[in-house]
Amino acid sequence: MSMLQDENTTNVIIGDLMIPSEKVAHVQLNNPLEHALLVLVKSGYSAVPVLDSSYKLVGTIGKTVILNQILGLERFEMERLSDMRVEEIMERDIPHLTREDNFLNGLKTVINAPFVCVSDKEGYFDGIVTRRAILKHVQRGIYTSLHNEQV
Ligand code: 4BW
Repeated sequence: MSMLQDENTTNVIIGDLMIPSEKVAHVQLNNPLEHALLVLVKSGYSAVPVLDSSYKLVGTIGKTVILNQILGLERFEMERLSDMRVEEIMERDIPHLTREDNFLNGLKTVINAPFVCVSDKEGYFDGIVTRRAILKHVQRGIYTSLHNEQV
């Protein structure tokens, strides 16, 4: 049986693979860039979700866009870190999934992005699915189908 014919692999939904919101580092729309950079550097992640004050998902922000924004002609203009807010430079056009979406929707999305945000029908943030979680699930499926071929 091929991996895609194995229902244990394809029947998994995004909610089963998700890191829940309470474990995800995030920043808020009105945070100064200084705070966002602090969260990114302290957490070690290159990008994190951006939420509004009611915890709805609005986009993502990464280290590179912040560093580009404060880069002047000859130096980093550090004062811009406190003058500017996350909402001015964040990425708003991001893919997102719901908990009920299937595994293949997740697989397609993480081809071009290291993680995908998950929100509910009203737009409230539920968590993220990482490329790592998707690849681990693919690996599990490959081992299972190899095992099934041998027995
Ligand atoms: O702090 C880390 N802990 C661990 N265990 N792994 C880490 C850490 N930082 C990076 N990694 C590894 C992971 O394998 O490097 C990969 C790329 O990290 P990134 O993108 O470029 O910061 C990580 O791959 P991943 O687990 O598939 O995660 C993909 C992306 O999802 C990360 C980051 O942008 C986001 N992310 C993951 N967990 C997160 C998170 N964002 C906020 N909160 C979390 N808990």
